[in-house]
Amino acid sequence: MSVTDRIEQLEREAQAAAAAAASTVAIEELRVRYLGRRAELPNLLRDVAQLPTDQRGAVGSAANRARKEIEALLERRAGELAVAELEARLRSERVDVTLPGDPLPAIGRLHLITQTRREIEDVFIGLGFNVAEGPEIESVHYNFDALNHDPQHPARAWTDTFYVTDEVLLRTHTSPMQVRAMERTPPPLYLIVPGRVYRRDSDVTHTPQFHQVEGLAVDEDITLADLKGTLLEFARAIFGAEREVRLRPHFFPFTEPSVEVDVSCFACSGGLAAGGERCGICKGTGWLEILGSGMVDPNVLAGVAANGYDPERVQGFAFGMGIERIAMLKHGVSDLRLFYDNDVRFLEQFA
Ligand code: 2NM
Repeated sequence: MSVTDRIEQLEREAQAAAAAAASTVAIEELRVRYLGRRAELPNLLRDVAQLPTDQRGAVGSAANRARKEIEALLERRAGELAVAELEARLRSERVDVTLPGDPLPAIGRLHLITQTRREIEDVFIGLGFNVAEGPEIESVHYNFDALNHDPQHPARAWTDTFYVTDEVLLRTHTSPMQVRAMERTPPPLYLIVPGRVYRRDSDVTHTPQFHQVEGLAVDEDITLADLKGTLLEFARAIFGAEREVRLRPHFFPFTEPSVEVDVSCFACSGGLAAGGERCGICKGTGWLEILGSGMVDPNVLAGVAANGYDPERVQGFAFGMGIERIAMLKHGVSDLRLFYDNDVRFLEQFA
């Protein structure tokens, strides 16, 4: 084959290889293969001087032309491929700025008071109760009068309750919402009201703000047996299936009769711990006080009789508990203030 034929062959080869190249990197490899220092075509050019004189001109110009052609060809193809590569990258890295951001990994956990409130709610939801929340700023009417509180009752005093004005206060319990619910919904009513309450009390066992769950069931033929059965079910769900409850007579303005409810101690048997010593959880009594309860006083129902709560036709039971107290008993928390110090070493124990 003549040298000029070989040059043309090299040019065609380079053309085909460039057309087949799929990336700018492949084009760079072709540049080395066809135009690099050890490639055939540049060597031909370098060796032109050794050719017979009559061939030098033709071979030299053919090789030069071929080199320029191949350079231009590779340049063009590299340009095409660079555009295609950029477009592919833009496509694959496209970001939809209208999408919501990635959620942060979950850190922290629910406060033990929140966990306990939810646990209590779950038990009563399972028993057919609804859950409602009410305002923390209340009127004297809903907080005291509508709940049959005696005008002389000490809880009404400014020393015990945070008043905003003479008629407006921070609720001392969540029961005002029970009255609002009875005004809104005729019986039957099965409702619990969790939430924050406020009392002017501050010592080792009292904080001026704490959390309650109050419950109310009003229907035809509700009796104290329904109260006891419901609260037994609650006590067993929270403190263990082996628990018993006992009722002790008490007084609340809004219930008659009123009772305090104890659950049998989950840490011992009859007040004696495993080693025979006095149980430290129940102080050797075998019982833990968990809540107050009673049959709704007819005076409370009479206040909402217009909405179907005729005390001659319906009866009810009600109860109230402190969430902090339930959580302390269940988890052996020794100091109420630990709930509010927000020391993570305490909080993160309750995963
Ligand atoms: C308690 C104890 C006994 C109670 C009463 C009512 C209402 F609205 F029906 F009158 N709600 N909650 C109640 C009864 C609360 O807390 C220790």
